[in-house]
Amino acid sequence: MSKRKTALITGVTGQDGSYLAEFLLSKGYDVHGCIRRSSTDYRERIDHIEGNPDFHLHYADLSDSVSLVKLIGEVKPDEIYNLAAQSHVQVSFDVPEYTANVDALGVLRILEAVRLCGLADTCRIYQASTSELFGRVEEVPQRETTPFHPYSPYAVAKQYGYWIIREYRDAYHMFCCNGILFNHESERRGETFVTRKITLAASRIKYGLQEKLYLGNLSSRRDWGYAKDYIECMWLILQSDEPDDYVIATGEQHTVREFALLAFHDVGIELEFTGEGPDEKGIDKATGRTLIEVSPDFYRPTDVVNLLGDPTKAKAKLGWNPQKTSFEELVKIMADSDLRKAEAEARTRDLRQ
Ligand code: NAP
Ligand code: F7E
Repeated sequence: MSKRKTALITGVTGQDGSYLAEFLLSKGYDVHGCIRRSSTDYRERIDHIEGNPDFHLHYADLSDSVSLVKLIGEVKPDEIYNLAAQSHVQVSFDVPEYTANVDALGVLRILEAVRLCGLADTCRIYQASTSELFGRVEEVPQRETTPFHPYSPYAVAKQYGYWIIREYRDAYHMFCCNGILFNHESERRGETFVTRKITLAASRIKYGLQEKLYLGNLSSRRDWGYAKDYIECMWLILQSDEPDDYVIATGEQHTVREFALLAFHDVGIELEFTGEGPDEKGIDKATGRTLIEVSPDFYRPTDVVNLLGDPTKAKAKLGWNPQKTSFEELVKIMADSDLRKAEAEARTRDLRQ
């Protein structure tokens, strides 16, 4: 019988980390997750697996080498999934130094910890790279060979992470890989990313819990996939015979405006957009009420506006299906989930009145 595998996930409390933990547990892994101290102990995404005897949590921080050496030395993982990051692009303009520390040097700290613990020949490492590396895109669609042009402090930090993974692969023959993942969303997506912000607002507006939604660049285009489908690909990348880097995307592109139209439709509100630029508005066709307005607060100093991935390599080499969940299904999954939350909130409000 083959030995049971041990995996370490950094960023286990995040959207991807929580799905990956579930996925690896279902595959029979011993799963260790790295969490960081916070005054609120917010662990909503992993609450339901915390009692599982094969799931273990440890305190560590990507900005603290000692904590990583200690953790990796104790757990001795066969696979590390480095998902921890300051992952919000707009926030990276406000906290650029911290973003660089965690998203760039954090990757180096993991790689060095693995070497220091004598695991360089046995431990496989997945790095959460990103389509933001393509930034101010030099080719459409973007593939593994497309030149990078990072366009935010987040993307610049992630660029270091990408290259240090490749360097350790070449220099020390370590099995480390980059998954260049395009935007992937879910009902667990952080509430300030644009998709979740929209499905939450549409649902809350439907139940009279919110008046309006303020957004930034409605014309920005993204290749949006479903996080649950993308998790499988992270795992497939580490099961390959040779370490390599892969673009993970659906190959389909939509604007923020299209996402909003569909999300509002899914909660029963038909919108139409009128006006242009900062004067554009989303109007409820049935009532004439303005439900969406543009606020320059959500404009970025530099914005990435044309992301579309080419998943051909992942399809051919990993046998991964990039279109398991369609765009329409993704929006519906998110809208349905937020509609249930808003309904419960409205019921509590009505009981209190
Ligand atoms: P997320 O929901 O923001 O989760 C980020 C995770 O990193 C959280 O568990 C967070 O912990 C943890 N973290 C942040 N700073 C840390 C630190 N200093 N030390 C240890 N842990 C830290 O992000 P996600 O959407 O799941 O994305 C996962 C990874 O993929 C990230 O690296 C992201 O940059 C990258 N990525 C995401 C996408 C996407 O569309 N989702 C696409 C491409 C790449 P707390 O819960 O304590 O904050
Ligand atoms: O923005 C525009 C915004 O914040 C998408 C992270 O997971 O994916 C994510 O980064 C687009 C941008 O995601 C609002 O200007 C308009 O053009 O949802 P987002 P992101 O910046 O693409 C990549 C692949 C990652 O690696 C990151 O970790 O939508 N937009 N109005 C808005 N964006 C936000 N957040 N809020 C708005 O009101």
